[in-house]
Amino acid sequence: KIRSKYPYMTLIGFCDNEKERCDISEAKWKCGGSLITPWYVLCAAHCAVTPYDSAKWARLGNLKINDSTKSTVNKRIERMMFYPQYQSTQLYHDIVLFKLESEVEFNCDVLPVCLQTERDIKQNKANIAGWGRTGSSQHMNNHLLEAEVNIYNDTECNKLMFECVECKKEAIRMPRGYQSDYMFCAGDPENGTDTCQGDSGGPLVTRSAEYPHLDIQIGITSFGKKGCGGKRDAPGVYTRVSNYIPWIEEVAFKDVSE
Ligand code: 4AZ
Repeated sequence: KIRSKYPYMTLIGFCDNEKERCDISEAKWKCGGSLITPWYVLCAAHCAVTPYDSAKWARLGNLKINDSTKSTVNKRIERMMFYPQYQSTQLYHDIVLFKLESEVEFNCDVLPVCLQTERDIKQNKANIAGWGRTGSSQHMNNHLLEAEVNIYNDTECNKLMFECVECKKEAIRMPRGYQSDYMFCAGDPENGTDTCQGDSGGPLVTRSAEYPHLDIQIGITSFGKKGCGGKRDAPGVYTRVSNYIPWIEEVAFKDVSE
């Protein structure tokens, strides 16, 4: 049996907005997420609702999207908790918590991830994972993929985002410019390894020298400066998880459901 190195990786399934309750067979798997407690999955806010569909299902314990195994766990998303300052027209605060219909039972294939609480990111390498598009494909990738990326420092990321005059879309969606307290850049300057459509909401994790087997989530896949697979000047942008710890604690860790 192949065990996942990412037992907290969650697939988010979408159904038509018309449907209050939809069957899992109707769900379209279009975003990633991460399990943080028995009841909560962390995701990107822009993933939660679109004009025509919204997140209804969470699937854990799977390496392949559609291949259910003994370890597969499917849970309905019972409630969405958006970060209070999130606005769907902007790229700031791209973070949401999904409360599940019932508690997830942990086992070796389904485990929560730890969250980074300090702003400072000491590592310069991190791992990304997801079922998002690869290359020119328009579809999700059936297998969970992972890759290593470099974390850009604030100065470099600031400069790159400021230079982004060609992406007018971002100027509208970031009215106060790039905000390094809310987000950070990561990517691969040499070969353009990157997250892409479908990876959104999924985690970017690091490991520390002290605890090499413990994944710490520092980012949530959010958007790209110029789509996907950009080189040095066009990294991926990730929600800075550490900035949202007080809110996450309030919503998820203090919610002791019976
Ligand atoms: C997207 O469209 C998307 N390279 C997500 C992440 C990145 C680009 C696009 C980052 O959801």
